[in-house]
Amino acid sequence: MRLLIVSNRLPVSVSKQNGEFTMTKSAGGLVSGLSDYLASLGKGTSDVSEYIWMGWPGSNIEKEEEDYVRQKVQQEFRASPVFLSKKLMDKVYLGFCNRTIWPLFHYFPNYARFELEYWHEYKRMNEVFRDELLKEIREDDILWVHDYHLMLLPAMLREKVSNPIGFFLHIPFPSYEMFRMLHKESRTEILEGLLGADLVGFHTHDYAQHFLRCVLRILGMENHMGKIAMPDHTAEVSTFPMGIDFQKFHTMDVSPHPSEKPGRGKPKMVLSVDRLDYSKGIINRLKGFELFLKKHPEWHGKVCLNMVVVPSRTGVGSYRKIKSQLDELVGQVNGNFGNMTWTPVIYQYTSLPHKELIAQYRMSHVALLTPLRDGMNLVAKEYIASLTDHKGVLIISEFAGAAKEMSESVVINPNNIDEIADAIAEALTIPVRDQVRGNRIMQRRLKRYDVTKWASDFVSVLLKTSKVSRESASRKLLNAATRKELLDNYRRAGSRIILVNYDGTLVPYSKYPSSAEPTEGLRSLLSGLESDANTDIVIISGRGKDELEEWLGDLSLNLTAEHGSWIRDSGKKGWRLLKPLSSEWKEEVLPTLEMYTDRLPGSYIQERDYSVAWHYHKADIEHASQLVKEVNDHLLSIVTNISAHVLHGSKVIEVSNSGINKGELAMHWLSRKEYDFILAIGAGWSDELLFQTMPDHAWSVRVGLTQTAARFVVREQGDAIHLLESLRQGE
Ligand code: GDG
Repeated sequence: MRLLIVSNRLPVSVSKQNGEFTMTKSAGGLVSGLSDYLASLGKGTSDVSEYIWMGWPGSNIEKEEEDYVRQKVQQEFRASPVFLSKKLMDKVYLGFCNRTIWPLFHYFPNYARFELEYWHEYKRMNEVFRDELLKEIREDDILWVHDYHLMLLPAMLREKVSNPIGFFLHIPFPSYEMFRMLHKESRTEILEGLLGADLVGFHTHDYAQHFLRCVLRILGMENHMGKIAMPDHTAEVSTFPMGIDFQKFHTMDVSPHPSEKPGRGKPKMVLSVDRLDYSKGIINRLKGFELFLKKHPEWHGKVCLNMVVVPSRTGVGSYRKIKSQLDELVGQVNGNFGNMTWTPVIYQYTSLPHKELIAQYRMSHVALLTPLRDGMNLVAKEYIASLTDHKGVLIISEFAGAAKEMSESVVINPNNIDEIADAIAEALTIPVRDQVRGNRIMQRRLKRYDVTKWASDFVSVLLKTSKVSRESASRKLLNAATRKELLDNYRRAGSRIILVNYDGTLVPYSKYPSSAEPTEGLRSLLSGLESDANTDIVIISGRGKDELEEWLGDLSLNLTAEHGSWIRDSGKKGWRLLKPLSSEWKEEVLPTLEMYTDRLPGSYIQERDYSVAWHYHKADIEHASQLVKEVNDHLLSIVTNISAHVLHGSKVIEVSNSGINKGELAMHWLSRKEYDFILAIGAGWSDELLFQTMPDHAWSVRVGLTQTAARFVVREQGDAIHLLESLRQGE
C-alpha cells in the first residue's frame, strides 16, 4: 500500500538560475517531522510500505521542462510535482488562503476579505490538484491531504476514486459564529469538501467540535460520536494533536553552537520563535516584556528577550504593517531601558539553521510564546524536548493548541499584557527542582506521542474507518450479480407485487412538495409495469390522497395515501379507508402542536384527514433538537389512552391512527394473495417500517447508502428508476 501525501507545497523547492535547476529540501515542521515516519515505512508491520508526496514545487516551470523536473524530484525526493502557474498560486496563496481563511480561522475577522474572485481561484487551484492527482493515484493508494489550502479536494476526489481519503487541518477550526461569515457558497462547499474524506483530523477537541457544530448548523447534518453518515461513506471527525520528532530535538549534537545556559552574572535568556504573523501575538509579547521591565527594575541588566522572527507572507499588507510596528517597538524598548552593556531585546529577523535553533532553545531559561491563536504551536513542544538539562520554563498562551497538552507550563491569556509581564517574573523565579519535575512530565508525554506516533495513528484510524465504511456500504449495495438474481426471480415469478414509495424513490426529493409531479416517462413506466396481469403495483406514500389522485389517478394503479390510511384499488374509482379511523384526537393534538410551532420559528404543521405532521427541517436545528423530546413526550401523554400513535421521523413528528403505517399497509397487501415475487422500494424513514415487515424471501431496496432495514441499497433515486425500467423491459 502506498501513502500519497498531498500538501500545497512540496517538501522540496525547485528553482532555476541561469538555466540550471536547484532543488532544496524545505525544513518546515510537517516535512521534517514526518521524515522519520516516512523513513520507517516498509520496515515495520504497517500495511503502508511506501509513499509519495504531491504538491507545488515552488516556481514557474516551462511546459517542456516538466518531465525533467518530475523525474528528478521523484527520484531524489519521492515527490510528484503539481505544476501550477506561479501567478495562480500567488493569487490563491495571497488571496483566499491568507486574506480570507487564515485571518478568519484565527479569529481576526477585521483582517479578512471576502472577495468572490478569491474563492473562484481557490476552487480552480483545488481542481488543478484533483486533476493532477487523478493521473497519479493507484488503486492501492491511501490519500492524506493537508491543510487549509486544499479543503475542497477530499470531496472532489471522492467523486472520482474510492481510495481511503484522510484530511488534516493544521490551523484552528473556528467557532460557528466566525465560520458563518464566509459567504454561503464557500462555507457550504468547504464543509462538504472536508466531509468527502473518510477521516477529518484536528489538533484539538475544540476544533473538532467547532467543525461538527458548523456541519450541523450549516449542512443540517447530525453526527453520532463524531461520525457523519454521508451518501456513500462515513466521515469520521477526530482529534490528533500533532507531535514532534522528540529524539531529534532531545539528542541532537548542536556543536559548534554554544547551548549552555548563561551562568551567574550573565543575563538570563527569554526566547521567542515564530513566523512574523499577527496571529502569533508578537506585539503583545513585546508590550508584556516592556511592562515587566517597568514593574521589575531589579531585573534590569539581568534578562534579555531573544526574539527570533521568521519572515513570512511579505506580500500581504497586514504582515508588512506588523513588521514596521514591531521594528518601532523593539527600538522603543531598547531605547527606553537599554544601556551600553545591556540590550533588553535581541531581535533576529531571520530563519536560523536547525542546529542553531536547538542550541538557542537549550540556552534559554524561558520560552515566551504568546499567540493570540495557534493551531498547535510546535515551537512550544520543541523547546521542552530540547532541554537536555531539563531546566527551563515554558510560558504558553491558552489560545495555542499546545497549551491543552502542556499544563505543567505557565499558561497565560496573551490579551492581558499584565498577565504576560507577571508570567515572565514568575517564570524567572520558579525553583529549578520544580522546573525539572514539570519538564520531565512533559518530555515523557512528547516522547510517547511523537510525530511518528501521530502520523501512524492517523493512518491506522483512516484505514480502519474507511474499511468499515466501505464494507457496510458495499455489503448492501445492489451489485450486478444480485440485480441479475432479482430480475431472474421477477421473470420466473407467476405473481408479483411491487410496493413502491413516491418521494425520493419515483421522483427526486423536491424543495417544494407540490412541484414533485410525475414526468410522462415515469407515468408510462408505472403503467407499463402494471399492464402485466401478473404484477400488482402499489404506490405507498405519505402524501394526501388528493395529490396522488391528481397526479396518478388516471392510471390503473393501486394507490395508498397518508402512510396507508387511504387506499384506492387499481381499476376502481374512489378511495376507501384501510380500516375505520378517527380524527377526534386532532382536537387536542393540533393546539399542542400550534403552541410548539409558535415556540420554534420555522416549524410548521401539515394536517391531513387522519394524520397530523409537525415538520421542523426549516427550523434552527439546535433549538429544534432541544425541543423535540419535549414535543414527543407531550404528544405521547395525549395519545396514551386513545387509538393514535406518535412516530418520530427525519425532522418530523407525526401523529396518526394506531396501526397505520407503511408496515401495516404492506401486511394488508401481502395477506390478500400469495406472491412469488415481492419487491419493496423506498427512500425515507417511514419506509423503514415497510422493510421491517417484509417476509424473508422478499426483496427490499432503499435509495441512498445509509443504515437501513432493507436488504439492499442503491446509490441514488435514478438507480431505483433504472431497476424498475429493467423489470419492465424484462432485461
Ligand atoms: C502551522 C500552524 C501548527 C521556526 N523558526 C525557525 C524554524 N521554525 C520551525 C519550528 C517549527 C515550525 O517552524 C513552526 O511551527 P509552528 O507550529 O510553531 O507554527 P506554523 O508555522 O504557523 O505552523 C501551527 C503547525 O502548522 C503544525 O500543524 O502547530 O499552529 O499555524 O517546527 O521549529 N526552523 C528553523 N529555523 C527557524 O528560525 N530551522
